[in-house]
Amino acid sequence: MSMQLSQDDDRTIIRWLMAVATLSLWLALSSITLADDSADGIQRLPNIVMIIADDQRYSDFGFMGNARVHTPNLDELARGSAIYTDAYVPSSVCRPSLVTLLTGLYPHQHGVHFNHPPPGFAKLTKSPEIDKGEFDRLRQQAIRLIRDRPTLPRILAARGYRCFQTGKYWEGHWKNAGFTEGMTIAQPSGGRYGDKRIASGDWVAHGNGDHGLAIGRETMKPIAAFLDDVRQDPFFLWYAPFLPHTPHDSPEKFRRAVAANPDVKPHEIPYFAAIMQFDDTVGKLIGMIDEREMGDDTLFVFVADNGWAPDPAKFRNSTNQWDHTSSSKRSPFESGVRTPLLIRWAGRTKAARHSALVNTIDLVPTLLEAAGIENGPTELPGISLWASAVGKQTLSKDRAVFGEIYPGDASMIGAPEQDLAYRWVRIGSHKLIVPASHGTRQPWNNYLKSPALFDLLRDPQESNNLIDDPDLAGVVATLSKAIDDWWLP
Ligand SMILES: [Ca+2]
Repeated sequence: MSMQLSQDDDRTIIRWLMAVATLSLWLALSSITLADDSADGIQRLPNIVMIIADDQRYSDFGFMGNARVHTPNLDELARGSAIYTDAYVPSSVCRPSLVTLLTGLYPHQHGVHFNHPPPGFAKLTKSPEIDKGEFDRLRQQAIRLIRDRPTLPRILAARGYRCFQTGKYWEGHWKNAGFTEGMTIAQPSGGRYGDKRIASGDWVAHGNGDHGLAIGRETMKPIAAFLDDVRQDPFFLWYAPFLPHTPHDSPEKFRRAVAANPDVKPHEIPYFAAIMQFDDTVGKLIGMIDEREMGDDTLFVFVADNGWAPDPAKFRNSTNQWDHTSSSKRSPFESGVRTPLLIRWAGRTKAARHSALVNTIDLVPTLLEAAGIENGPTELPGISLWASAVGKQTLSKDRAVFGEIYPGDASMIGAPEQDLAYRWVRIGSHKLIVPASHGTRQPWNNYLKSPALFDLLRDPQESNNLIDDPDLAGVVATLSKAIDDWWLP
C-alpha cells in the first residue's frame, strides 16, 4: 500500500522537523554553556549554608576582638571570609530579623514586625478561654505575611534547590516560607525547648521553632541525613540553632573551659559557655560538609539575628542565670542591632575586612547574584554585596543604614506604624535614634524620650547624646532627612 501524504500531513511533518531542529539547537547551546561553566570549575548553583547566631553581641567573637570568648570555628570561617564588621539587623529581636533574612525586606515592608501576633504573648498563654485550637488559630493569623512572599527558599526551590529549615523559625510550618523540607511544624515537640503549657492546660508550640530547636543543642543528625540525601542537587540550609540564646544551660565542659579564664566575670560565664557551645556546633556543621567533599561548592553566610549582653545587675534566682542589659536585645543601640556578617565561598570570595556599613536586607540580593539568579524580586531595598565579597568593588562609605524597633507583641497585623517604637539611622560614625510619637504615650521601654545623636567612633557605648551640639546641627539635619526619606509613618 502506497503512502499518500496530504497537505496537512506535510505541514505537521515540517512543524515537527522545525521543533526537532529548535530543540537540537537549544540543547547544543545549553551544552556549550554547561561546558563553559565546567571548564573553569564554576558551578552555576552553589550550595548556600546560612548560619545564624541567636542573641549574640557583635563584639563577642574572637575575630571581632574579644579574646575571652571561645569561637575557634567561627574564627576559622572568618579567616577565609569577606568580613563585614559593621553590619546591622534592622530590628534587634528574633522574628522580625529572621523574616528580613528570608525576604530581603525591612520589617515594615514584610509586616512581621513582632514575635507574637495579637492579642500578645501574655494573653495568648495566660487566658483560660484560649485552648490549643484557638492559640493555633491566633498564631496562624500572621502566616499569610510569609506564605504570599517570594522568599529566598521559595526562589531557590524554583531553581531546583532543596531547601532545609532547621532551628529558630517563627512562621509556623516550614512550608510557609517556601522550604522544601524542614523540622519546624508548629506543633509541640515534647522536646526540651519550644513547647509551652498555656492556661487552659493544653501544650502548644511556643512559636519559635518547636521540633526545629533540637538542632545544635541536642542533635545534628537531621542535617547529616539531609546532606546524605541531596547528593548532586544544590541545597540551601537554614542553620539557626537556639544558641547562644537563653536558657544558658550548656554542658559542663563549656562552662569549665570558660570559667578557667580569671578575666571572665561570673555573670559572663553562662553566656560565654553558650557561645562556645554554639561555635562547637558550627565546627561540626562545617566538618559534615567537608567530609562529604561539598566544601568547594558551598557558600557560607554567618550573621546574628540580634545582639545580647549579660547584665551583672540582673541575676534571676528562678533560672540561676543573668538577664540581658537594657541596651542590647530589643533596643536600638549597637549591642542590639549590630552584627558581624561573613560571606565565604572558597575559591570565589576574597578574605578581607570591610568596614563599610551594610544591612541584612542586602543578603537576599547578594545570594541571588552569587547563584546567578537574575529574575528575583524587583522591589528589594538592599544592595548586592557580591562584587565586594569577591574583591571587585569597594563599598561606598557614604551609605546610610536604617532600622526599626517594636515591642514583641503586635497590637494589629498589617499596621506596623501603630506599634513602631524607634527608628534609627547610621551614616559614617554618626547614628540618630528617633522615638516614635504616639500622642501622650511614652516611647516603649523608655530607651529614649526624644531623638538622640551619637558619634560611634568616639562614643561606642552611646552614652553621650550630641543632639543639641550646635556644631552638629548639619549632621542632625542630614540624618533626620535621610530617616524620613526612608520611612516616615
Ligand atoms: Ca534572637
